[in-house]
Amino acid sequence: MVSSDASSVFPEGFLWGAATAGHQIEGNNTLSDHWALEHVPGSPFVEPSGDACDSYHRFAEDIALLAGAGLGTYRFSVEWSRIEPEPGVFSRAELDHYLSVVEACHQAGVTPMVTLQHFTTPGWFAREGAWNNPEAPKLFARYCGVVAAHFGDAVTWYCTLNEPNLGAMASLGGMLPMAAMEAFGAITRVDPTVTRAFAVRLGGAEDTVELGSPMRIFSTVAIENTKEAHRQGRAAVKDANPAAKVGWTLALVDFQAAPGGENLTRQLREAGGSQFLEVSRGDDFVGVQTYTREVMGPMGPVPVPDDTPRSQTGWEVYPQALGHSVRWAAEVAQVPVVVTENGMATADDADRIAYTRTALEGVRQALADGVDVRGYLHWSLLDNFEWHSGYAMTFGLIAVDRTTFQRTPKPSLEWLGTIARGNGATL
Ligand code: GCO
Repeated sequence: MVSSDASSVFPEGFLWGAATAGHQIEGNNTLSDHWALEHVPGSPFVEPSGDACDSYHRFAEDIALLAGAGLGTYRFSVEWSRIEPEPGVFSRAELDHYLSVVEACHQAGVTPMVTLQHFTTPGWFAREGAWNNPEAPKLFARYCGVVAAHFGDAVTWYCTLNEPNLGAMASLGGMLPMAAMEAFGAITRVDPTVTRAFAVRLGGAEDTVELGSPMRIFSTVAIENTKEAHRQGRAAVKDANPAAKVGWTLALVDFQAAPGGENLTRQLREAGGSQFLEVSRGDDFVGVQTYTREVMGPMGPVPVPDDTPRSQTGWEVYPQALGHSVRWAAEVAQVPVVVTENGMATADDADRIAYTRTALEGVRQALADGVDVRGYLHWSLLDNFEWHSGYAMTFGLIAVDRTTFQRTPKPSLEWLGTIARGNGATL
């Protein structure tokens, strides 16, 4: 490993940055499956995404703030439903829009990292069964190829699917932090009248229409289809751009065993994480997204004691989880790791800084032990639309006024930028 500085184990070229996702920040993603579900009566979303952060129009300002603080990488997602509003119909104008986001990155000296699917899919894809559709891998790969061809050599880093393992992990029966289980329940066990209204809105049959969210990927068919979608998507990107570095990004909860919980922990790690990490073998990297831990007893999760600090999402504040996850990922995937998400929903920015410092210390220790970690991208650049929980969860390094969209950087942005400028030496 080459160290850029005698006092830093962070390798030269380490990617320091922040992440976002299209649906959570752009606004008016009206052709997507999520928008449809947000707007049916009885929707499980506490509020609709609406204008979000209006980043569809304000992306240059967002990127300039990121770059100005000293961060050098911006992970964002392109919206499939904008790019392919009808099956096989690709919008040149939307492809150009995203190319201008990429160009804004380059102008600011920022490396773009593009996520091709971050939870949302086109309404037509949901109408045809989303990841249950046997054609799903082919449909996804066609779209990936079009995007990569349009971007040419302007983009090197691609993430295919974001957190395709989330449903597998969450569906293993209450074995997730409570807040994640609530999200799972909210998105999956919706009232049948809501499911019906969703199907009608998308113009499909109730028993076929399926939300494209990974929360809904838990059947063997859907899991295998997403693995294949990743493989075919990766091939399509590489056909268009042989220099591309392609991986997928996985939600890795740091599962830990309390006495008697060893078997359960092993099963959960295998079915919820390792079976997906194995798919990364042969990829250019694997994206690790870790927020907290879950301690398993013999009967399931051990409740978090009342006096233990939690974030706004209800998750235990346990930043040590990240160091554990990068080791797990590297060991199973056997490819370089990029932390593509890590952060904390809190109104107290000093807590965000403390959390991030400890998380990064875990990464530093892993690097010192020889684990190949290539980057750390904080979740999130902006306070944004936290899916079914809406706008109350504030994960951002930058606050966004809900009425004026005015951006106000928090001290954590400057703090992370300073760490980045020293390539981790000042951590
Ligand atoms: C995820 C997604 C993000 C979330 C973030 C906080 O991990 O669920 O990638 O879209 O907003 O993780 O929950």
